[in-house]
Amino acid sequence: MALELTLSALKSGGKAAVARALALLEQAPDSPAVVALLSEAYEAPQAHVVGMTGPPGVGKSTLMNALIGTWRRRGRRVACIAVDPSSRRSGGALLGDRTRLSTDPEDQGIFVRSMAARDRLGGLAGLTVSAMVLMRALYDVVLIETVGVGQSETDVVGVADTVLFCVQPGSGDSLQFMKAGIAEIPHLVVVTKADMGPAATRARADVMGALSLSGGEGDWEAPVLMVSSQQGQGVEVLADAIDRHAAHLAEGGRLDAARLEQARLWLEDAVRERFGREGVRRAGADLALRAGQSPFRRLADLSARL
Ligand SMILES: Nc1nc2c(ncn2[C@@H]2O[C@H](COP(=O)(O)OP(=O)(O)O)[C@@H](O)[C@H]2O)c(=O)[nH]1
Ligand SMILES: [Mg+2]
Repeated sequence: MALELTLSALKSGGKAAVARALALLEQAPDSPAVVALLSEAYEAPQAHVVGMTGPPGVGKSTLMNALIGTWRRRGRRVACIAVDPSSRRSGGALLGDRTRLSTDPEDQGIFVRSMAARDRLGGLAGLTVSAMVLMRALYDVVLIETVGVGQSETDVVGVADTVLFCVQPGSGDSLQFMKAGIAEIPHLVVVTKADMGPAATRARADVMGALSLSGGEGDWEAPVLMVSSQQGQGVEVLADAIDRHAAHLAEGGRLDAARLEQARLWLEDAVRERFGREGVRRAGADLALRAGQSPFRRLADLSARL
């Protein structure tokens, strides 16, 4: 049976329908039905979008698992996108990562999908953005896990409302953190594996020192939290801190402004990817988006004339 590509059809069709829609995003991203669905989803955001980044092995997937549990207990429906960086090289290898979740596979309130990073200069694949926009309209929380080392943390900034950076005790991550100058980017820092004792406390002190030097991002002071996903410590506090950041963004139109900026950057990137810098120049003022205007529809319009 043909899949009806509307939000209401996806809401009533459950996980299987969402999975089929995502497959279509991948196979026929420019088809009118996909553009219409993404535009509908773009105009009906519902979820808060959290981007989680940090080096491999820091404990992101384990924390994702713990957060899903906490959010489900709070009655929220959760979608997770795990971005697989290795496929940037191998061209489509599946996540060799621990995405096996200890959650109920029958639970319709959890959707997890891993995605290839694909070849793209310095950014997450365009597909990640499309998937995020769709999930944002269907769930209450969207969590995107992506490996970040050095400057690539900025990738997730173009996609998430709240950026969470994970640091492992005793790993030198906290020093890396200071050197790379990424201290301005995350909204929350999590020291993982807090069950490791003094090393965790030391990592927290290092990161707090780095943050106080950087001065933070204007009107939001990034909390540095210690979490042991394995022992279930600090996860509730982290979920509360994410909610506090969401409430902060909701004030004074911050969230709308940030999302509009994300959409603009996405559109410009997409045009550059397809038509090069010359295409961006020719698109000119048509790259400008106003609140509520779908970047997906605009890309389709531009593609027809560039
Ligand atoms: N001691 C301890 N180990 C953890 C904790 N969370 C994750 N780990 C371990 O750290 C390793 C990497 O975890 P994973 O979630 O796959 O990290 P990712 O690569 O960042 O996604 C695994 O062996 C986990 O069992 C924790 O809270 N405490
Ligand atoms: Mg992982």
